[in-house]
Amino acid sequence: MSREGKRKGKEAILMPPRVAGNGLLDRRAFLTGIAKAAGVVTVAGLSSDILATAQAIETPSPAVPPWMKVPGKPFRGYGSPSKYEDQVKRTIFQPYKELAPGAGASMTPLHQLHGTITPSGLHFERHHNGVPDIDPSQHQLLIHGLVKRPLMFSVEALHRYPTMSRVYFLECSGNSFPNAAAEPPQMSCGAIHGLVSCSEWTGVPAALLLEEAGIDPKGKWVIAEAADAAAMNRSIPLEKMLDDAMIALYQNGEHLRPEQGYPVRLLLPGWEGNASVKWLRRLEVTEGPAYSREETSKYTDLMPDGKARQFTFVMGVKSVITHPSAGLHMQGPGFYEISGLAWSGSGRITRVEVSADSGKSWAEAALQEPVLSKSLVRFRIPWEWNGGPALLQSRAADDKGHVQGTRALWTAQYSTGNVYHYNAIQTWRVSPEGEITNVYL
Ligand SMILES: Nc1nc2c(c(=O)[nH]1)N[C@H]1C(S)=C(S)[C@@H](COP(=O)(O)O)O[C@H]1N2
Ligand SMILES: [Mo]
Repeated sequence: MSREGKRKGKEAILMPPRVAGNGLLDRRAFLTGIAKAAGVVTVAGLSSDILATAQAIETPSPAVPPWMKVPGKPFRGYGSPSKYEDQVKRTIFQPYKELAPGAGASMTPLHQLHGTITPSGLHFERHHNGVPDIDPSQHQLLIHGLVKRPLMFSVEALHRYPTMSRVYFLECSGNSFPNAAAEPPQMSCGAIHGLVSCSEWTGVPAALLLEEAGIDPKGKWVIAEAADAAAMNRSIPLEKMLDDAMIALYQNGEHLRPEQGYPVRLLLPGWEGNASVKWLRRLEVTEGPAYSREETSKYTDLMPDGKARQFTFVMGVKSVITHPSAGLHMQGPGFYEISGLAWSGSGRITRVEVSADSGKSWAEAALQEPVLSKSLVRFRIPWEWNGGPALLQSRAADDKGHVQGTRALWTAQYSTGNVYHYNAIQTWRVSPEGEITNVYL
């Protein structure tokens, strides 16, 4: 059927119901629509009229583009993205650029990506002293301390153990720290919230290696130490190490990237990124924590009474709308898919709600299956933007009963100056001109 035909059929088209203020449409337009849509004039339950972004033409004549007139390029041993997408890049943050260029972070461009898996080349990076150049044939992992028999593993030996693959997010507890500032920073969604990424990790359960060494009943903590120039270390409760901790070797099907800890990293699902020690060289079973730099002077939460709270490992329930978001522009009134990411360090996301009227009314978003525990979840909801001002928000809930709170609630929990574990609701303001800005509500 021609586009004109579709337009004439307008009367027959059912509009999905409006479910909340300022143009939010029923999420089921997506979930139930596709099957029904076959051969019908609706796409995913939405009228072709409100979807219309394509151009209607009078006389169809498909022109032959130049790339159909010459043979295409041959093969490459290792691929890279299209040259037309070379603006899709991490935002780099080097606070001590001259003195220590390898200290800082780079953020995943969340507003330029879709789906849930972060391409390995766009995974966020956080290094305390750069990326070491580790020769895997020279690298070893030592397990010692309160164990029956200390063990040394070569990388080759680690690769001979049974492996498992799991999809997990990794989030720095400093993620979204720009939003802790008194005034809302005007940066892209990725620059604000992009210290979170999600990969399929493959590795050996840490429990397997620790059990092989034989844990002394006095052992309650494990000190994990790295082979980078920061010799970064963290104390991990033994319970977590025996639960779901992974000695990761692969990321998205290939060997870990150097930036993610090649050839071996610790991965602690749902816990603050800092504890997932990269370039892992030593696990020492101890009675108590080491109280290292990264768990005293850093990565502690400043409380209203001036004290610092330690070992707040679990990342809170959180979500952010990635489309539309700061860094993007609206293209005129009409239909949009609002889409974003939700995650919780405690388990599974059960619900994400979206508001287009600053939280006065909420509509439930559709969650992309499979919804995995401690993983990024993509949510979506159809929206008809009337061209007026809108304040977009998302609010996530998890299976342990945690619900993402407002910025005011988050701020009240901590002392001014705390930058860790920011998980408040993000508000994006859409102006009638189609500009998207960061606002605090
Ligand atoms: N050895 C080592 N491990 C490290 C770090 C580091 O600088 N050195 N940074 C930590 C921090 S603060 C975070 S948030 C995560 C980041 O992991 P990624 O760079 O793979 O995203 O690694 C953690 N592990
Ligand atoms: Mo971090």
